[in-house]
Amino acid sequence: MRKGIFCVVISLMSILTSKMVLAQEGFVFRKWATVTPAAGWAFQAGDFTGDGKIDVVGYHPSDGTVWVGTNAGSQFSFRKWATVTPAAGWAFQAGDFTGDGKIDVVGYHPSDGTLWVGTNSGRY
Ligand SMILES: [Ca+2]
Repeated sequence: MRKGIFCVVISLMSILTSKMVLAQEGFVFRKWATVTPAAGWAFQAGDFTGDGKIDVVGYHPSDGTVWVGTNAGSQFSFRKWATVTPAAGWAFQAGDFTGDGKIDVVGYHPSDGTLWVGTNSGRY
């Protein structure tokens, strides 16, 4: 009898513990975009449009296109901002490399070890 009560207490503690863990989680996920093709993209975050909201830049190695997903508050609206050659093999990072307050991208290509800054023209 005592063992049964002990097991019930342990079960209740397990349930309470799992709910406490759920209450501590801080991310609530909502879909903001769907990209095509589905696979193969590499994304970086940055405020590319300069409106104070963090956007995303996506690169796809199948055609070398670089797209900015403008943050519209609850969705990303994608537009092509550049095409790099060769199409495949690049790795990008975002940052204000020119110091003008606009977020640029730097691309590294391992075929020859070069780094290329894609200056943000501000025309979007
Ligand atoms: Ca922005």
